Formats: sequence, structure tokens, C-alpha cells
Amino acid sequence: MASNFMSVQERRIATLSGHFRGAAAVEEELLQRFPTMAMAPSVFEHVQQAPEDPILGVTVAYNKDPSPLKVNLGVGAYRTEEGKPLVLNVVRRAEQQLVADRSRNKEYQPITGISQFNKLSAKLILGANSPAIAENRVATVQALSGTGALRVGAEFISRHYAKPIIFLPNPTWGNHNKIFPLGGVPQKPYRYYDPKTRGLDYEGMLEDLKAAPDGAVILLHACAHNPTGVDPTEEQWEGIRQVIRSKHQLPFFDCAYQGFASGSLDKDAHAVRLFVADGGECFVAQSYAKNMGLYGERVGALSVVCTNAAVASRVDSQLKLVIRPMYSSPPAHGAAIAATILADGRLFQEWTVELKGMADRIISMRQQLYDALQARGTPGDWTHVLKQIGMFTFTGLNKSQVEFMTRQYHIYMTSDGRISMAGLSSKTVPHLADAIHAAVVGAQRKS
Ligand code: PGU
Repeated sequence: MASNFMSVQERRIATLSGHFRGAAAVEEELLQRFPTMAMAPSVFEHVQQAPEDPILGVTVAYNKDPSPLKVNLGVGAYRTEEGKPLVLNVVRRAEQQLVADRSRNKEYQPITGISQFNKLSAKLILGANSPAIAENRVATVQALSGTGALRVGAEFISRHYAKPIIFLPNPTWGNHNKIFPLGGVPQKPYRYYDPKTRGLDYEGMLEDLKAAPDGAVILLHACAHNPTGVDPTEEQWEGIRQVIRSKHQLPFFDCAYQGFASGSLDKDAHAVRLFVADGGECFVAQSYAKNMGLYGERVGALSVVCTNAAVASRVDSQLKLVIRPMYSSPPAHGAAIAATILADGRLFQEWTVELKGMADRIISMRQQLYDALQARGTPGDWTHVLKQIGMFTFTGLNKSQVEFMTRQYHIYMTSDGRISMAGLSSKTVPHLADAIHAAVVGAQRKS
């Protein structure tokens, strides 16, 4: 039976003859001779359409909406009062310095990235006087932002740790659930958030940590827990530390918001430093996406704090074996910007001022939203808007209320009711408050 598909030779002849007769004529003739050509089956015919990402997909939907009223409170990305993305002044200055420096080149970075960047990143999170750094027992590698640091950490744990299972807070940043299992570390939840109090389920959390196996890896948000905005108090952190250490569990800190929660880099590092101060081991994933506004530059670091320098050095050598077949070596530009800022006293000082400015604007958005809801007499207790910490408010609005707000008010947010306070401005607060009010009152009428 003659095949309906073209051989390579037939294609070549068809292409050549096209030169003489015009592409349209050839196309028509080909379709007559090979009727199935236009719909030749693909070897990927079975591939299913994947759903959009629960967080980044919100921006996709937002971009498609032509309404001038639209507001994107989905992704955790800082916006100015004018609703625009912000490039920090210190970042611009550092970039200018880098561009002007003709001695710089575009050579490959080492597998673990810029070593000065790594040292300064460890210092930023562990503290300038950290004994762990002084004793040379921290292995730090540059990573593709926080996500990349988590993924490299996961793969290292799956290869080298006797208890490769990780306990994640419930709820947590949605990508954690994928990063760890795909990196070879199965995950389980521990209780964290109590929807009734809209606060920490401290007792439940401790119970679950005690019930988790000895040696299990425990993921902790270093500050500004995403999505809930609920952090343990300093006393609670101490209680958590005692349980984790008594069970010889391995803390894995995800630190995506240092300086963004309180406005102070040191204060936001409290939990990590508390665990490092007891001399025990831990992992720390750092991101400069939010605190330096380097989102798209993908700048981050992974530190493994070990009990001695010899282990740290061997860990470092094995981290290279994780990274090399994954992406070989990290990009230079963003980490060079961060290193320039971290290394220069004046730029560093300026950065802390700009960082505080961002944190303060977010805090003022909390007050404005709370006041706007009070002014409308929106039913319910909204004090959690003021109490929660960091970039997000976990509003307590349910999926159908979120859908209503998107449909009627063009407000985009994740379906779990999380809103990015950093995406709000004085101009958009009234619109958001109207939407929340209508969603809450509408839901009350229905029930
Ligand atoms: N860890 C936590 C707790 C985060 O919230 C985020 C970002 C990351 C790690 C990863 O950030 P990197 O950009 O890789 O450094 N979460 C934001 C950004 C959007 C996203 O989901 O990646 C968010 O809106 O939740």
C-alpha cells in the first residue's frame, strides 16, 4: 500500500520544485498527493494540556484581561505606589559599576559560582560574627535563586542523607511539594496554620514534629511564612528548636524574604541564627529575588552548615557533582550585582534603607486595607490583615469568593485566598476593599 507520508527524498524534490513554481502551488499539490500531511500524527499526540501554575498562572490570566480596573495580587513581586516593578537604586549603581569595569569578562563561573558572593551570602544570613563561618564549617554554593537552592539541596539530601524524607508546613509555598519529591525526597505535611485562629497551630506543630521520625528533614520558613504570613514568636522558635534537636532532625530553612518581613536583615535571620548557635547542622536556601528585587536574575545561595570544616569541604565537593550535570555553572551577572552591594559598606547601607522602604510600604498597605474594610463595615474580624507578616495576607476568603472577585472586580489572586500586599497601592486599596466586602456579604446572603 502506498504511504500517505512523504519520504525525505520526496520532500527535497518538492522543496526544489517550489523554487520554480511558487510556494502556494506546491503546497496545494502536496496536500492533494498527501492528504494526511496537514494532520500527520505527532509522536507527542498523547501529551495532555497541563494546567497553568497556581501562582504564575495568575499573572498569565491577568495579562489577558483588558479591563483597566485589573489588579494583580497573585505573584509575590514588589510594586511601587504607581503599581510598577521596582529596580532598586543600589542595583542600578552596582550594575553601572560592573558595566564600567572593562576588566570583567564573560568566562564561565566555577561550578559553585562566585566565591565572594557565597561568603557574603553566608555572612548575611548567619551573621557577621557567626562561629560557624569563623570555623569554616559552612559550605555555600551559588544557586538559581531560592528555587534552585532548594532543588540542589533536595538532590544532595536524596544522595547523601540517611533519612531522605522532608516534613513541610501545611500549607506551604506550592512549589515545595514538587521540588522535594522530584529531587528525590518524599514529603509529608506537619500542622502549621490554624484557620480558626488565623494564627500558628503551635501545639499541633510540635506534636507533628515529635511524631515525625528521628532524623527527618524539617522545612522551616525562616521568616514571613508563605502563604500564611504567620511566623512563630521568638519563644516558639526556641520550643521548635528544642524538639527538632532532641529528635536529631535536620532543619532546612527556606529564606526567601530576609529583610522583607520586619525591614531588618538581622531580625529576619533570628530563627536561622538560633539554630546555628546551638552548634547543630542545617540547610539554608537564600533568595535575593525579593530583598534585592533581582527576581528575573535568579540570584540565590544554598548553605550547608556542618559540625566541622572537613565535612563542610566534602559536602562542597559533592554539591558540585549535583550541580554540574544539572546546569553546569550558574549565571554571573545577578550574583555579581549582589556581591557588589554586599561587599561595599556604602552600597550595603543604602540597600538596607531601600529594603526598609519596601517593607514599610507593605506594612502601610496592611493598615490601609484594614481601615478600608472597617470603614465599609465588612463582616468578620480582619485583624489578621494587620498581624500577618511579610509579603502576603492569607485572607481567609475561599475559592468561590476569589473567583467572584476576579470575575466582578478584575482582582487576581491565588485561589487559596492569598493576596500579595506588595502588589497593592493607596490607589487600589479601595477597589480591593469593595471587592472583599461584596464577596463576604454575598457569601453571607447565600448561606
Ligand atoms: N521560597 C518561598 C517561600 C517563596 O515564596 C518563593 C517565591 C521561593 C522560595 C522562590 O523564589 P525564587 O524566585 O526562586 O528565589 N514565591 C513567590 C514568587 C512566585 C513563585 O511562586 O515562584 C510567590 O509568589 O509565592
